[in-house]
Amino acid sequence: MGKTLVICKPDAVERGLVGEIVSRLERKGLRIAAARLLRIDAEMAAAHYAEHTEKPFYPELRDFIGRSPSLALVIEGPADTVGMVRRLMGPTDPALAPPGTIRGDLGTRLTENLVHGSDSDASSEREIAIFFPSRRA
Ligand code: 3AN
Repeated sequence: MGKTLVICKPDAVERGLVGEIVSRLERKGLRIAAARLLRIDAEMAAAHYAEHTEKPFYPELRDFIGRSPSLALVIEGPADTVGMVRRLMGPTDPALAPPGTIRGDLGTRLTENLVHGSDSDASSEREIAIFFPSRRA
């Protein structure tokens, strides 16, 4: 079995697209194992985006991710759940993401790209521990 951390980011919650995004994951055959609506503060953003904190776009990313609540989800499914979710999301930039993907169908802006999905099993373990500290692996 595989699992991954998905975040429906503030733009997704604000625009009322959480149902659409979760529905796509569920219709694929993936399952919600945990869910938490929370505002991601600067400390949590820095932990989650540790590899980006020195990048020029980080202040904008941190402000965006904390501007209103996000829905964090643990999504479970087959061994390659990480890859399946990444393919359903599409590439980072919604302007370049193909139709049929979450970002390609629903977004236009690079920072406000609706959704996060872990990029590897190691990232999934690390990120789930940040958002669901009491959850046992
Ligand atoms: P992904 O979310 O597709 O894994 P990452 O991990 O490379 O992409 O980037 C994390 C987040 O940082 C993205 N979801 C996006 O919101 C933001 N981001 C990445 N690259 C840029 C950039 N060049 N300019 C602005 N924001 C960016």
